[in-house]
Amino acid sequence: MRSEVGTTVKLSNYAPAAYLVPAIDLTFRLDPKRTIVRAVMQVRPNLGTPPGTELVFDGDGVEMLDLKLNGEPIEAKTSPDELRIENVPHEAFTLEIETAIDPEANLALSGLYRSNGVYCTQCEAEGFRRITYFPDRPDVLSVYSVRIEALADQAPVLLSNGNPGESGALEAGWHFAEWHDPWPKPSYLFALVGGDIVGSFDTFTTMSGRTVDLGVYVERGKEDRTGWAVDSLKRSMKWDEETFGREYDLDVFNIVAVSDFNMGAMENKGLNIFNDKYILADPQTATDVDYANIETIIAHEYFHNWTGNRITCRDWFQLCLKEGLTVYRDHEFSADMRSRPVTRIAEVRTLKVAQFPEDAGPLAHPVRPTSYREINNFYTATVYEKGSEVIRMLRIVIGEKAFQSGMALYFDRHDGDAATIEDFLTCFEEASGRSLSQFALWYHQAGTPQVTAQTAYDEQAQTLTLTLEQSTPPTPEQNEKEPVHIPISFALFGAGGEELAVPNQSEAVRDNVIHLTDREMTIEFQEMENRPVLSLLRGFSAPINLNFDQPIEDRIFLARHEGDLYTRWQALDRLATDAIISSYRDSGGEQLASGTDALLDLYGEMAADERLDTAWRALALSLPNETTLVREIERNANPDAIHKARETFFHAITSRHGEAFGILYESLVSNEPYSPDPQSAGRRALELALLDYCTMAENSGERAKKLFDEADNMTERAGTLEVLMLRRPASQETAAARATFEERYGSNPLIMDKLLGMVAKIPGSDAPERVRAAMTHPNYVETNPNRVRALIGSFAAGNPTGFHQPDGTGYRLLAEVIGRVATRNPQLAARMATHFRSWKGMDSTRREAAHQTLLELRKTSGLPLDVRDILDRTLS
Ligand code: 0A1
Ligand code: ZN
Repeated sequence: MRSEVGTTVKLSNYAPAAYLVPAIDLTFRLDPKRTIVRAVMQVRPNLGTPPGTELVFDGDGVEMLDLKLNGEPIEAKTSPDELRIENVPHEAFTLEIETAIDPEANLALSGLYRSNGVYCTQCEAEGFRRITYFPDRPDVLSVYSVRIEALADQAPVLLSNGNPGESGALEAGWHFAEWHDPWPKPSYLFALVGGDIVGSFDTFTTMSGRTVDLGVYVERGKEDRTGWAVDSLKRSMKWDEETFGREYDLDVFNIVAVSDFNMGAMENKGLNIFNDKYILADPQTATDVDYANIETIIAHEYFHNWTGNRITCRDWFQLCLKEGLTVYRDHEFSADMRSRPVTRIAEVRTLKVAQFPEDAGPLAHPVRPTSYREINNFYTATVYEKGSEVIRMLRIVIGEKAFQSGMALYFDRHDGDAATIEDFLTCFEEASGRSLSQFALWYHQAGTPQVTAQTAYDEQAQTLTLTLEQSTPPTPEQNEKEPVHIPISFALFGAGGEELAVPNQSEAVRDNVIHLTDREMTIEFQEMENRPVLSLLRGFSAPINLNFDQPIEDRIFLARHEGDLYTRWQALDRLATDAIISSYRDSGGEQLASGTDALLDLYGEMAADERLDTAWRALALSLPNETTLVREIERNANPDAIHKARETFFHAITSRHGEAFGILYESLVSNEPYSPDPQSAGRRALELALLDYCTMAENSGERAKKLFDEADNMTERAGTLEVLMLRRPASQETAAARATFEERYGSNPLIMDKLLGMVAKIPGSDAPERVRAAMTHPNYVETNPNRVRALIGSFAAGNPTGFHQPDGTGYRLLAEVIGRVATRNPQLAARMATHFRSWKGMDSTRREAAHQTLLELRKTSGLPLDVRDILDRTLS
């Protein structure tokens, strides 16, 4: 087993592998408790490997049964976590390794394991070494041939990467299937599935006219819920051809959904494996949000076929090379499938709720880190979401044309490579003719840059002067920061709401973008007859904290007139955030901040403005997230008072518009049959947002209960139940709706997860007790990551008043769960432990309670490295 303390892996110590494995033949004899794996590897010394170099392969808990070199048994040092052979030939040779593994005992869900009786694998990042000894690193690329043998009734379907080969019956009820993947790939992309699963099939004709057989496999009984996944896959394949010219490259593309999975999904070559939460959908069981998530995750995994698989990473420090880029691609896909501003709002919200707190706390790290103790802890919002924002900025910095040619060059030049961020950036330097050395700091410096903006209008001279200043706060191991290249999109508006043309001034102010590259910069806009209104950071053109002390009337103006709908939302969101934080600071949230009148009116206007997209109106009505508000406070935060301030603001909107919202709500309720399209989803989102306000305004759950009873779809059923549970937790309507919900869906764990999530989010001091009670529910199975995330994750991340109870009960609850989960599933436990990351920003009582809890938890003996690493960093 791997050691608990672990060693630190450093980027600066990278060296190519001593031995390569150009080809590997694997034979699996699947058995629940003792699966036998026979690997025949063609091995050769790498260029530059001196003769006599010891061969060292990785292992993790595997039992060695047999070892031969060129057909002869040989001497080797084997332990469960390493294979060492001293004298190997200095030329190509064959290594045969037979190992035994126990899939059923594998609750870590890494390597080969069983989920509800289905054999499946998860090899990223370092799971392949739990199957056989191998140079388990992404720069060793091999051609895989796989033969799977299993009992036909236990595992009638046998899948692996690549194209299918022979299959047939064997003796004593066994059967076999062979697969061959012609594309060399790193071991983390290996996959195998065996089980009694059911496929839904379709085909896709690629741009060059090849037919690809598509299959989406699920557990028996769930096969009626695969339609949306198949549809999303076909749209993804088409989009990648049209947008990036990327064609699929095998005869088959299979997806398998399993119920126990540590993450969302995995891009194994030709055989994606998914958490079934992100496959299964029909109107009765999935919400609009589920539909949107499925669409984007299917796209994400599919897009990895080029950004990740055909071009992979040289080492795990380059993780953002595939992840940031692929997130960027799936964002673009979603924007094309749906409303661009609405998807952008959702992206920025996610970034602010998940990445900004990470970047502001003890777990902050660069998009491309330079060291790690446990790579599994680097599948973070920084690598994924900030990594995607960096690509988005790159596109602004070098312009559309250069960006497109840079991408084309990257695909062309690095196809088949295990590449680095430097390789990637070089393509864009060549395509644009610009140096990107300063831009590259986005990959190397952690922390969210802070930009302060100030304006001064000179009536006499008719100029508007804008002064910008940037700094990046210190983060672990990085005290001093260089200025980064920040592209700030902007516009100027005249009094009538018209956008003013802004002539290019210089390289640094062109095409309505300010390129802030120094610590400070002053820009003058001339010939401004009247004071214009400045819209800064349009489209959230850079992942920064913008500190712009803009007059409220200018923000209100932008919230009314900004033509870019994302930016219009941004103005509104800033207004609401400032109003709530002022109320928090001035009165502990008891009283509404002064000067909010115009803002409150705006909510009425936006809700009713039928020229606006309904999904956008729904987002305009949903107030800033509590977690984001807590982060904006930075120091000595009191989540109870934040909650109060947000409620006070919500209440003020309600008092002003309750009646109008009620009328509008009724006009939106529709008995059209359910359709997941963005327009219908937008209507439902607005309807549910309004319902939330009405329920408070009327101090009654009647409307919500009525829609709950009449709805024909999960979006409205779960949406109304959530309004009831969060607004009126103790009411009769809520109890009745909840009972109906449990009765109807009790046997569907994914739907019960929604209920667990609602229970977890009910605010207040009894939240920890409520969560504890839910843990005794038969549906809460702690070996399944989805259950733990639904209940414990929602509690820790989505219920600040409950989790941050001043007496520490919330913290201790999380610590207990981490302690229990850690021994079975280190990755899941470590992820749960990251919820402590904001403890230093709390007030002293909470801080002390969190500190004690963390110190206690760290004392637990036998904590896996994954958890220890998070705790050590969180406490540092
Ligand atoms: N590459 C996958 C994410 C993933 C990472 C690790 C996993 O197991 C520990 C599983 C999936 C993606 O980006 O979708
Ligand atoms: Zn990914």
